[in-house]
Amino acid sequence: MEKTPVLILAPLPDFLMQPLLAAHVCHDYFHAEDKAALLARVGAEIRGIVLSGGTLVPVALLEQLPKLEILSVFGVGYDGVPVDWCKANGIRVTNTPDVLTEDVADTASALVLMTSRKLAAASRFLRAGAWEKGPFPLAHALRGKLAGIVGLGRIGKAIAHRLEAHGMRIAYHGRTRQDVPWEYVDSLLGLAQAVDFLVLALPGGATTKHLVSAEVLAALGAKGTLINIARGSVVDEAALITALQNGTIRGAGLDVFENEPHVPEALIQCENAVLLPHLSSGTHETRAEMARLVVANLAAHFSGAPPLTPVC
Ligand code: 8YV
Repeated sequence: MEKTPVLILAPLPDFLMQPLLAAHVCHDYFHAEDKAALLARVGAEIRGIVLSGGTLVPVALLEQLPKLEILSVFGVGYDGVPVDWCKANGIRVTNTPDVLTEDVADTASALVLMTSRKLAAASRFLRAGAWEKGPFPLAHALRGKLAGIVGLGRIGKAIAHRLEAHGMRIAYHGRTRQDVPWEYVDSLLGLAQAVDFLVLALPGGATTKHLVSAEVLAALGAKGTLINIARGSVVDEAALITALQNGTIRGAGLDVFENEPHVPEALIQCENAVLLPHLSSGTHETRAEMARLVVANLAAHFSGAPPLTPVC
């Protein structure tokens, strides 16, 4: 069968590139030094795009690909994809839901533990030889504390179950009340005011940009910790840094940032923040499943079948 030409818009791991190269002629836009020249050369043939969750895809780029049929996202989040434009132009978008839910929820739950029990700081304390001079300061228990999940989708629910196992109480905020045993709070501000942990598990993109503002952080207050495994864009990062510096909130556990992989020095200096390099789905098992879905979605589409996990 003839290999279909696809454009690669993000750095992809070898275990994804190998099957892609076997089935497609892959044009590496991400690493191309002269992107305009690459588009001028192959743009008219391109039928598919492969990208990561969060990769920004300008409409101006898509407009240069007259034969484009499908965007296959290596990630559950597709906030960088102009989905309405794709729908309007009959272009399919697929993502990799479900296979990463448990890993992402594990990471959120780990961030709750790391921030409340100060586990990363405790490890640094021991390695620095400080234990010889005295015990590590006491931390805070999780049992009985209230966690507020913002965005109770598949990942939000998996996080809630894990936090319940730690003896925590759960409340949530989202667009709609759901048939779940947890308390629904109809405003983000109200949820922030009530909870000890505000856990962000909602999609990124224009509609959720800077939803967690200085006002929301003030409502979360000095008893509160912000956990973000969603997208950096959801939080006003400058306001968060100020809130961490001033003790407006107790702490933060972050896997995502506004301008990855750049993390502001001022945030790195905040001892009350646990910072992870966007690794929540970063296990061999999960990334292999995600890669399988990326390839299978393209294969299904180009063989005339519906993709396995379509967004549109
Ligand atoms: C990945 C993600 O980091 O699924 C997402 O939306 O952000 C992550 O799982 C990324 O897509 C893999 O490159």
